Amino acid sequence: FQSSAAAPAALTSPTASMSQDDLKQMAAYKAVELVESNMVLGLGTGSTAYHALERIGELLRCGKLTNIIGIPTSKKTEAHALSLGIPLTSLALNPIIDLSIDGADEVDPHLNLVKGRGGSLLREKMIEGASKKFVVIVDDSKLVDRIGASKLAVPIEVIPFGWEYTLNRVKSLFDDSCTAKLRTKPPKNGIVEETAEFLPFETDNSNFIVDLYFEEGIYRDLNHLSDELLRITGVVEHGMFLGLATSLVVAGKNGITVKHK
Ligand code: ABF
Repeated sequence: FQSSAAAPAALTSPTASMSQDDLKQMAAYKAVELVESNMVLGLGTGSTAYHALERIGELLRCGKLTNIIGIPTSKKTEAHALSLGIPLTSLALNPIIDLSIDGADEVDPHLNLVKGRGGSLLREKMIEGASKKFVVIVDDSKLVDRIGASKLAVPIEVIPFGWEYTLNRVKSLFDDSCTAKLRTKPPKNGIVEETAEFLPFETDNSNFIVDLYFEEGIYRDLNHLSDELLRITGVVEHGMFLGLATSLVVAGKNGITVKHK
């Protein structure tokens, strides 16, 4: 990491022709401006966090950042960080993290998040919960008035043993406006065969994911719902990240906004 080459310039000003991935990159690069040498970093997972890792790797290579050490939130991120030469550590060795940067699936106006559609919610919550600062990076399609409102999944990590029982106990917390399903592996080449073996999606922790789908979003006290879910034996963790984010960077076609809590 001793090279003195300049890091490539970051995308800073949005244009109408920008793709969603360009916006993700802009949000990620903006958040990486908060990274300083000698920090312990939580390294997020997903296509937005991917850009943050790439940028951190670039800044390390050109010597603008030194002595960074990261804790990856998934096996995929671990492999990506290693390929970029980002040194890694563990929560055991570094239980206090200076800054985590990660994407989200939904963000409400209070910076409550849904995370885990990529299946990494447990490690993400452990690492981001151990962080002094947790910066969420999203393009503006992720903003919602109420979490669960995008009609996409609110994930729950469950242990494989007795998952049907756990699924039923989770279902019993809701009325018909919510459906709960075990997440399965996507069919190969997108083709569903009649005879296809039923294969649950497995997390990095060898657990399963139950996805909740709400018709109109979650109309109840989120902290209370969190407690109810976590009281079910068999539930390991859920993808509602309540009160954990300290800042939000949003990139949209009209520019970047940064909100601190
Ligand atoms: C991770 O990646 C997850 O918690 C979340 O599910 C997802 C966001 O995905 P992307 O950045 O690819 O839109 O942060």
